[in-house]
Amino acid sequence: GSLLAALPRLPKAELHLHVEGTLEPELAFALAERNGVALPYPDVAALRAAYDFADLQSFLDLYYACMPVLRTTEDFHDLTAAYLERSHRDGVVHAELFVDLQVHLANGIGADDVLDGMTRALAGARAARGTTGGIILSIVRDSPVATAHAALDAVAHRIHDLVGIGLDSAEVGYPPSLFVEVFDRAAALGLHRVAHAGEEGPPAYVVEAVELLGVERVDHGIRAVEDDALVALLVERGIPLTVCPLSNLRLRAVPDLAAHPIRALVDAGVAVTVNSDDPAYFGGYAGANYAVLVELGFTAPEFARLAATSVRASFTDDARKAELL
Ligand code: ES4
Ligand code: ZN
Repeated sequence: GSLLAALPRLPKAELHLHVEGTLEPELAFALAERNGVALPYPDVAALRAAYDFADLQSFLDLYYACMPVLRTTEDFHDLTAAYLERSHRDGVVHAELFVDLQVHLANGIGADDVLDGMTRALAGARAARGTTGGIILSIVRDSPVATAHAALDAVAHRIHDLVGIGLDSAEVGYPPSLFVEVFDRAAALGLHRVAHAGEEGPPAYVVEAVELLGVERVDHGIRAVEDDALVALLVERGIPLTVCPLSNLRLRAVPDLAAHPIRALVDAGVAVTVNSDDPAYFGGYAGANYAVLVELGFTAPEFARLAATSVRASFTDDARKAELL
């Protein structure tokens, strides 16, 4: 009813969003045609029908299979612009976008083509609708660590076009401790630090992300709920989690919504934010991820707090935060 109707009007920051995960099937086929690239599915319906995931890896296989359609500055612009326009309708006024640059470099695309397209779309959204945002270089943790350093090398000449460094892809078997040098380098370049941890991986990976990588936010982090001392640490240090309810459901990180730890984490005092992760694949943008929480009994004041927490947890400046709070 009126609670659902009010959610899009809450100004919110989206802090956990993979730009490649906003590739809708229609755009994937349009770009495939524009670039003369083949997709491993005959049409939009067949591709959409493949969005039935058993776990993180089964999703990643499809996600990476679609990425070769992204080739030019224009492609990265159109992808980013479509996301910013769509999410604005859900009240997203600030967005920090992950990009899996290592994958694009491996596909033969130049770092400048990727960043030029994304920065132009961000500038366009700011001019058109006042949306602010930034780009987070997300390290693909199941690729060799040397390729992570190569990605940093490829952006070092324009480091001010990035707001942070992240860590994503297949989690189990690729602990944060493998990336201490990469994150130290990024910090020395002035980047904020975040990492996916505790999505499928154990609470110990969340501890590593905090203590070894020095992350300022944890992406997902839902398995932290299994470790009371870790929850207390997150509360005490004020380290936010970027939670993605529909992602967790679709990738079966949780068996059902009722089993989702978000309620327990909020009640424990953790700074929880709500995000869409890969909205084209998981059945909804930011608004849908807020809306599903109505079923968990979240109230109007709690939704207002979640949105305000997302603004506070963002990497925008204090003046912009004050404007949005
Ligand atoms: C991702 Cl849901 C998720 N988890 C880890 N890595 C990712 N990359 C894109 N989506
Ligand atoms: Zn993610």
